[in-house]
Amino acid sequence: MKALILGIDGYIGWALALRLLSKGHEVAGIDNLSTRRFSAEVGSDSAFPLPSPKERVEAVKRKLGTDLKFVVGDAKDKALLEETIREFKPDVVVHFAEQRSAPYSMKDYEHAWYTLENNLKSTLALLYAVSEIDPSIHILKMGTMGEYGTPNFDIPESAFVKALIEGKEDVIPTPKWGGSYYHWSKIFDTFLILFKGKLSGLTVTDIMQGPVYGTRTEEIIDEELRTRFDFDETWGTVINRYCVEAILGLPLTPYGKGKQTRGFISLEDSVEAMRLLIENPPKEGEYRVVNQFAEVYNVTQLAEIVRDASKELGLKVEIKNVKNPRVEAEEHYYNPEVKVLPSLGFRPKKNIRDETKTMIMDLLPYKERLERFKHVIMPKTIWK
Ligand code: USQ
Repeated sequence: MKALILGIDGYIGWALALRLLSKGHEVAGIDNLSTRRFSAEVGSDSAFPLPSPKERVEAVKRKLGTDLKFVVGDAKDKALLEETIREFKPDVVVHFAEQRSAPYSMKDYEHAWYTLENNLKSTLALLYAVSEIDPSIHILKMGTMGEYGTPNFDIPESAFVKALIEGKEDVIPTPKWGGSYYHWSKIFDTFLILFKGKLSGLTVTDIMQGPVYGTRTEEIIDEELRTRFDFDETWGTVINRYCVEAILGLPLTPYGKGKQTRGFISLEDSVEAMRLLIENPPKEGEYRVVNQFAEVYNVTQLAEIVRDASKELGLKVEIKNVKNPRVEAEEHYYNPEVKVLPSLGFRPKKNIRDETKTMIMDLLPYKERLERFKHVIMPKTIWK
């Protein structure tokens, strides 16, 4: 198959490109390299030094023996999208080209608006480009489990639910409640996709994915093929941050009461799940929603897992709850439905306990580099 990946330079985009290439698919990608710039904006960098796009293409050729087309450009540029789609003729377009940090979106009005404008514009440009060129192209869109928030009901894996309102029944979009402007941007994306998808008969998989962790996939075996790895308060996600905190001798930082519960998935399982979704698209004209995660934990349990793994590797680590910079439920019900991926034969191969040890071992040789970024780890971005 031919896959066009928007956001190919990112943590998951790069890992998915390698997975698809190694399985014999053709891949092209577009990226405006904004995560590299935004990470520098907050005084941080990837834990692993990142090759340039040109070096990445050369490394793919050397290590995987295959060609990769990497376009440095903006997915909001509809003309660029159209040109690339007409030329490459993809079977699937994967959309990761969005600002993906909740804290970054909460810094101030400018960052909130950038996130909304950037994310909605690229989504709408893609929906129009595909509708106009070939509506049968499968769109695989990265949403987030955070679109649902943390409701007191079981989260269905479906776009619509039955509702009884003042004695009358109808079908309504599944209720959503974001916890940051970033999460709201993905909720609005979902509504745009549902609406335009219905008008133009688009074939869409909308993935609701939980936080992703890990340093490796089967293809990411050496430095040249590594994907970026963020750990600072703006760009790092919880498990990845804890592993770097452990290496730097900092306390692990559950926010507030520390009972915030999420569904987590390793990078390896995330790209494998997406390979399955790409190879098994929905029916033409269908909108398919997929809840994508492997294990459910709260952030205190995760801290305990990382502390125990660190101990086994000879690191002395403590857990210290810090004042929660976010406005979020710190203790809540959480029970999302997961049926689509298992129906395609997906079984997670990794688990957090084993994977955190691998992560710490992969990161330890970079301790000196990480020391330079010690000052960007503690939370500073305040929601209120
Ligand atoms: N948290 C801590 N300590 C930390 C960092 C985070 O307790 O040091 C807590 C947060 O308060 C939150 C939870 O961990 O309750 C998850 O935070 P996170 O930073 O790991 O993830 P989040 O900001 O929700 O966003 C990440 C990705 C985003 C993706 C989302 C999936 O950056 O792109 O959409 O995970 S989900 O969380 O399901 O919305």
